[in-house]
Amino acid sequence: MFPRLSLYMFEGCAYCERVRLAIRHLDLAVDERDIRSEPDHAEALIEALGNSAVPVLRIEDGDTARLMPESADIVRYLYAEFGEGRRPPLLATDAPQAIGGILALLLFVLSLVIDGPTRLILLGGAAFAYTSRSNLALWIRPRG
Ligand SMILES: N[C@@H](CCC(=O)N[C@@H](CS)C(=O)NCC(=O)O)C(=O)O
Repeated sequence: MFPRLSLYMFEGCAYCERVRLAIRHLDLAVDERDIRSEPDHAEALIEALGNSAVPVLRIEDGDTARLMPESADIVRYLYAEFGEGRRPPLLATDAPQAIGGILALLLFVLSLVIDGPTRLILLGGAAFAYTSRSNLALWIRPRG
């Protein structure tokens, strides 16, 4: 039987957007439970898991329901169960975050060896790459 899936999330949450991207890619029917517009959903998470960090996938299968936190685990689960051999788009994985981290480190190291105003540009680039590395899925998502 196909489990009933619900996603605890909020608009503007970068990690939630990775999961939503996977859900769209796999064309799955998933109820969204916005914890910001419906505080009851946040309270349900706090009661069950001790915090209201999202995304959390609720998987209801017959009489049992379980909660799965962590975007990477959720994406892995969705493709393992419903992927039919498909692979998640890069933006739905940790890859952009890892690439952003490496880029930030490279720019920082370069800023140590290059003098003059270029150093400031490199440092700014490193700070930008580092602080924005988890947001790509949010920025690039299709609108509407
Ligand atoms: N490692 C987690 C990170 C989730 C996360 O940081 N979510 C943010 C929103 S994008 C959040 O809920 N922060 C509030 C909190 O941690 O209580 C994942 O990949 O799902």
